[in-house]
Amino acid sequence: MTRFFLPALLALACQTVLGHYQLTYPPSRGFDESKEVTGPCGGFDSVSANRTDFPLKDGFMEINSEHPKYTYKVNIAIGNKPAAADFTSVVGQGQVAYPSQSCLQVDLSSVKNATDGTPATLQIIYMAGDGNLYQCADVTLKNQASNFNTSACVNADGSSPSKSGSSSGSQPSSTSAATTVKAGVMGAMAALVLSIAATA
Ligand SMILES: *[C@@H]1O[C@H](CO)[C@@H](O)[C@H](O)[C@H]1NC(C)=O
Ligand SMILES: *[C@@H]1O[C@H](CO)[C@@H](O)[C@H](O)[C@H]1NC(C)=O
Ligand SMILES: *[C@@H]1O[C@H](CO)[C@@H](O)[C@H](O)[C@H]1NC(C)=O
Ligand SMILES: [Cu+2]
Repeated sequence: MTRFFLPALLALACQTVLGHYQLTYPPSRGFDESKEVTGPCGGFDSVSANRTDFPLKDGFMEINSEHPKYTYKVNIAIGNKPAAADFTSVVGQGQVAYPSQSCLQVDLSSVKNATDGTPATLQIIYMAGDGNLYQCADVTLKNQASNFNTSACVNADGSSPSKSGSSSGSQPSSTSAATTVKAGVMGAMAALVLSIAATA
């Protein structure tokens, strides 16, 4: 009877290993995993009804990643209704070697026209080996972004996010923990496949 149960378990295990990422803060324009490969904003071409106030200094974007390892770039487009070609200024980039939450620092100090009250759109391009994956957040740049939730900046490996525009992600010590977890999941999946083959 476990034969009926095992495929379900296997499917569950695969789901947690595959997947892409979600932008969790500031709020995304929209998320549809199947359209995340579509630039410039993951298949969402209309500007959000509500912009989030975003600080000109020490801003960040928080994501939740299913992939355990990835590189990313954050671009900004200044203006109310940016087109794909407008996302030209790189305001953050790096690589992360652990899954789940990560705080991507945004450095606006060298962006032309990034001034108090300016509407803008931040774009993440995430690369984990299954295509460029896009997410966007529509914001208003502010000297004082009093509603901006600074508590949302969390790294799942416990490292404190760097203040610079490009973070290099995790410390070497934490990557081994993530690798161990992943190896454990892979091992469990292999065992399930073997036991299914044995019962079939
Ligand atoms: C935008 O904000 C208004 C006022 O806070 C709220 O009523 C509305 O539901 C929001 N719309 C969206 C799409 O979040
Ligand atoms: C920046 O501001 C200048 C002067 O106001 C304007 O001519 C230019 O188009 C702006 N650039 C962008 C990218 O908005
Ligand atoms: C800010 O972010 C933290 C961490 O994600 C969350 O627990 C908290 O509810 C958020 N606060 C607001 C006001 O949304
Ligand atoms: Cu993926």
